[in-house]
Amino acid sequence: MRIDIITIFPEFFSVLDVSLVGKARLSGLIDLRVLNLRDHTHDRHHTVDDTPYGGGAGMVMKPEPWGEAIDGILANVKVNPDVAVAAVADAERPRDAGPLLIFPSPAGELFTQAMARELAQEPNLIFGCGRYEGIDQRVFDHFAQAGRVRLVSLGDYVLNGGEVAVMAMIEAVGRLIPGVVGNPESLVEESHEDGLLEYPSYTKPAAWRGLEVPPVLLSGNHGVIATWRRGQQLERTARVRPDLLPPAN
Ligand code: 6GU
Repeated sequence: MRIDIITIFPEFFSVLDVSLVGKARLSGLIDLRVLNLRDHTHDRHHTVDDTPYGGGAGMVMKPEPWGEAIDGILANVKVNPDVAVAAVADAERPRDAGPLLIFPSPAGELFTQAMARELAQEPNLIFGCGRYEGIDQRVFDHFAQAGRVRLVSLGDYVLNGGEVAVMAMIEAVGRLIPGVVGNPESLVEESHEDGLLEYPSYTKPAAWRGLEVPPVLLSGNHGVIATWRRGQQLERTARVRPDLLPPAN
């Protein structure tokens, strides 16, 4: 998968050199490039923002640097047919083979595990990190005319910019690309993969600071263990995230 990130803080993304995503980059599973939006300004001060039309607090990111930066990526992205993407039937691949443009925004649709699975099937993602009060609306409207644009939010709270949100999305998507996570089975038993929260996990020692591992886990009876874990998932989800449970009839 090729990922391009446009930001005024490229140094934010140095953490993507480490951990699973870092390994995936070294092995070629993820081709990740970070572009500085200011490289697409042409004034002495490398201005990326201006005051909002109609008035109001804060600054808005100007459209021209975004237009130039995104045009540049679109012009040199050659979709590699051998690029690593999640295994899906050709018919289920996005019709438009061009890159998907994603703008993190608290005004966007909610990022979920289902969306992470969708994005993992894309050969090409472009993330545009906004700062200040946002990006001139015409940037989204312009690129939506000829391609696909999605505004995506991590949740109902406000970050100062899209950088941390993009990092979270890349980690969630990257680990779903085949080969990035060593044991693919570890992907299926996690919180949210089956719509429920994960069951609690234990390892040795069997007793620690007076707390014992639930005896059922030491029983060796896999059927009973599976039933217990399912019960724990349901109990935990009902207690912490009742919104995730299907409505009771
Ligand atoms: Cl994606 N961006 C910003 N700036 N704030 C957020 C967010 C994204 N998701 C939640 N809050």
